[in-house]
Amino acid sequence: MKVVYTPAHLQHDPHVEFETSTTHSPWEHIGRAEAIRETLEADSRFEFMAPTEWGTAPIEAVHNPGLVRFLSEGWSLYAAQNPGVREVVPDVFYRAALRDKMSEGREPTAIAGRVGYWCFETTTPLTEGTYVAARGAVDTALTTTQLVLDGASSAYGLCRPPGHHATSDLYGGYCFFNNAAIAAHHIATTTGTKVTILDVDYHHGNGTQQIFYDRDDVQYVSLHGDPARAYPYSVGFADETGTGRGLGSNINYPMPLRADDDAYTAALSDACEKIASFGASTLIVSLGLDTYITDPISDLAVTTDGMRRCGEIVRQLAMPTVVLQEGGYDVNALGANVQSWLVGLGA
Ligand code: SP5
Ligand code: ZN
Repeated sequence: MKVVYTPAHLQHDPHVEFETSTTHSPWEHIGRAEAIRETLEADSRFEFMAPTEWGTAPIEAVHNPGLVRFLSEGWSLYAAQNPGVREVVPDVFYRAALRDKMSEGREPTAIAGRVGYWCFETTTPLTEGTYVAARGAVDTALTTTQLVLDGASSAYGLCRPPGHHATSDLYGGYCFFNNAAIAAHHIATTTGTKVTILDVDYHHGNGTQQIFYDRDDVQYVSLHGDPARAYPYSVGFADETGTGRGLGSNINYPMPLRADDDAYTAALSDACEKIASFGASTLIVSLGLDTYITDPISDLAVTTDGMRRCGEIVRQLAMPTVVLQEGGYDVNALGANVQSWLVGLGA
């Protein structure tokens, strides 16, 4: 199986995360992607290649161009006013209710206001190299997609930073550009065929759901910790099924605490029946390994062998499959878990 990887991700290297009302080392760090790279490089079933450059057009087909502009210039503008800053994090958030009874409002002109206008939470620091890294992750996703459109039965994009929490207008949840959504929109619009995104990250992909919520050409199916207890808390409930033309093409499986291999694969098998009946040409998997039993920020109980079983279940769909990396924070097991899932898929 081809693996698309770029060292551009090393340029997104935050040293601190503001979370749970404290500061700590970031869960989402460069060592994650490097651990995956090292494991797959040592396995002859995987063949590495670099992404090609795709520019901003496929990003702006999904995201507000204002978000792209902000991410491209925001750190520099903020650092010019705050010498010595490393991680830029908003301290004022734009909330629609601030302007209740008024006009909708506009992007602030002051950089301190702009950060909170485009970001929805505090755990996703913007650093000097973040934009280059985020562009590299999109290029990785689109190059992986091209391999599958050109006939590969599957391919894996080692995207970092991840993407599935980024909405059309907002970044957060360690995500800047929604790599999977950009890939799905690219396939749907260039081929005129339907696409399914299967999201197996522990966290609900609120960004991907939002981007496609009113569309019937891209199905979104997600298994995730129940938002009643799990980030992002306000999105990902089972009764969120889409709107307008998109009604029925958004399917959520909120999972109970400590769901194990049998519980998880049972839900995944059910999800795959829904995927088969949608009839898409191509499957995109948002692959998070934070469902793992010892993941430090999650609470499901899938094992490394369970990851292989998940890959095998998806393989049975026999769809051309683009696998894109999302979360997974037990770095000691992350490489083995990605490898196991991809071997199950048929690497
Ligand atoms: C891509 C991805 O997996 N993003 C995840 C973002 C989650 N960020 C907030 C997690 C809050 C977890 N708090 C639990 C602390 C347990 N010690
Ligand atoms: Zn996650």
